[in-house]
Amino acid sequence: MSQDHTKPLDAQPDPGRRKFLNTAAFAGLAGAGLSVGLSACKQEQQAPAATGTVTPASAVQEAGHHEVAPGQLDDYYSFSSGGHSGNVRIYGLPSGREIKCIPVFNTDCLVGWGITNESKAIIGTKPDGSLKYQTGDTHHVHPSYTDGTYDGKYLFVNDKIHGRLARVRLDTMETDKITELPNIQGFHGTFPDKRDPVDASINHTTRVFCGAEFSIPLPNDGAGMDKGEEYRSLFSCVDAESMEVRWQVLIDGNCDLVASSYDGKLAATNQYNTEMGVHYENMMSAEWDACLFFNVARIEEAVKAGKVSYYGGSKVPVVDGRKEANADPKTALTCYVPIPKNPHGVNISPDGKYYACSGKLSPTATVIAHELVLKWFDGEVKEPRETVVAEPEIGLGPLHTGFDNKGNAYTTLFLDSQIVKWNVEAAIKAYKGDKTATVVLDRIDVHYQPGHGFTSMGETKDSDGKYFISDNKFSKDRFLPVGPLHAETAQLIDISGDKMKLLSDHSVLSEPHDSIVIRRDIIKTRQVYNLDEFPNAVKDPKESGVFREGKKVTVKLTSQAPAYSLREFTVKKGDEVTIILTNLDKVEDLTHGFAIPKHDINFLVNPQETKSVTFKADTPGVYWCYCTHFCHALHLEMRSRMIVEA
Ligand code: RUQ
Ligand code: CUA
Ligand code: CA
Repeated sequence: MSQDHTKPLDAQPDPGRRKFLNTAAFAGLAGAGLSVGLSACKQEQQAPAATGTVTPASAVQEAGHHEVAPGQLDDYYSFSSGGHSGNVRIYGLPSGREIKCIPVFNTDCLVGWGITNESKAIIGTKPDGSLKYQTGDTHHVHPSYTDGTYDGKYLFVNDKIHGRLARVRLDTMETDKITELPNIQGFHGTFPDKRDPVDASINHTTRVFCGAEFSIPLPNDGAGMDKGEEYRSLFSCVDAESMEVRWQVLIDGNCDLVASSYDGKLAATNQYNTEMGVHYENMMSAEWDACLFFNVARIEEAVKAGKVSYYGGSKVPVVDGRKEANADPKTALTCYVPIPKNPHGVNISPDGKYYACSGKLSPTATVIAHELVLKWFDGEVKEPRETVVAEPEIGLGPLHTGFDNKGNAYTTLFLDSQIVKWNVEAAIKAYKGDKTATVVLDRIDVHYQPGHGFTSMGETKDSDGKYFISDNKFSKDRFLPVGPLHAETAQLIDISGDKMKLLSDHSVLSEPHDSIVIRRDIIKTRQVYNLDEFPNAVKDPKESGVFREGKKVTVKLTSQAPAYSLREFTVKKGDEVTIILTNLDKVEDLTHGFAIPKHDINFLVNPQETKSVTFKADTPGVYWCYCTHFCHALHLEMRSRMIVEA
């Protein structure tokens, strides 16, 4: 369904939610004091666009071009956050074939995430041993960098609900650490740094920046809850190796998305609630919000110098990044660059020169020059707004921007349901008054309402300009109906030519947010573990047995297809049983499972891996523990009998 820019938005021929989003939602916004910017844009959009006409999707679909033949491998990995499913998904591109789902903040009975003792220790437990949280909301996945490009070591992902940062190791593609950030709520944007701001020899990721979207009373202990204007947000820095929180910055306004510069000097976050409103009308009352820059080296000097506070019993040092405390640019830790109306998304160009910050409620993308922000911190640029070098009108509801290797930007337009391709240098010329500069080069309809959009290798200096993925929030009629909850659509777009070409749709289970697209040669995985990595490994079947210490019983066993080392084991009613299982098979892909009926136990052991579970045996009887994962012709026979005596 193509949108007709010659008709007003409310006359567009699309039913249901899209119509609501474009009209009713806007009416609501207008009532709440929506700015001139947006209404002006609506007017402008009613006239045929001067540049970049809309090409109907059907005219550019090129079946076959992107297909990956049976037996062939994809060129790219795409790592995609799973939103409130709490996980991370991996699919291959250009095929769109889903190849793995990594449990992170969710529990997952395929692998036993949240069931095994090892995964529970990573997720975190309450004093009684149960999981501290069973839910999570992953929005942004970003891998570690070396020399401005992905190094294939780690992937960092946020949990918006409980304010946690998780790390996934990319060799095994499993979550290995989770850290809860103190004194924040709504941890949304995250981005690793790309090098150290001071030490030139550190040209890889050592910090991960985390933005808190929801402001809260500090400390949030029940006092001051009625004083919304005093709620505050903290911007956090986590050590990429230890995953400890290094420092936090107290700010005015909130954080949303996060970006980091290629030279390591700055981190940035867009702010849509500089009003510090508690209700959404108030969050839209100002014409200007901001993109907030953090001077990493200065912040760390301030921490070292002890210019810090502590909140709510947390030991993490907090520096003051509020506006009034940072009025002198030469000593400022933070720089607030004014951006029109509730911006969303901040992305840095692959050459490291520019940040694009989308307007969301303003039809513009604001381009900020990295060099000028540094100059502001040196006192050479007077007003923060002077760091803005372009502000093209690109369409309605701009959110996220990806870049190719030719100086072009691709921004998702949520309300227009389009991707707009625009040229950064042309936008800079136009901003300076050059009327001949062609800023918008192309537009393409997507189906429907894109959130994030990202280019292949686009968040690295090796951006290759081949593909753009549009992660759309609504699929509506694109897939077979499956009841009230629809899948979402990821659309693959070829950006190698002048015109964008829609290549394929693939369905993505709710609710993907951001993804990154990594060349496959960067990722080096392992297929077999090493027994020594597990301190509790049962290295020989002879070590198997039942070991009792009072009411606590440890059952050690091994697996080698198609048998467990213990054909049966006996425990007593009321025992706290810990099962330690080591898979002694060394063959790639020879994974076994272990499930115990009526005890809610189910987990996997990969080749040479050890896992353990602890549970109460409280009902006498026979329980057939069996292998859940198809491993052998005698897989069905692969069992052990747990006998619980009265
Ligand atoms: S945000 S749709 Cu959670 Cu990534 Cu912009
Ligand atoms: Cu072991 Cu199936
Ligand atoms: Ca605002």
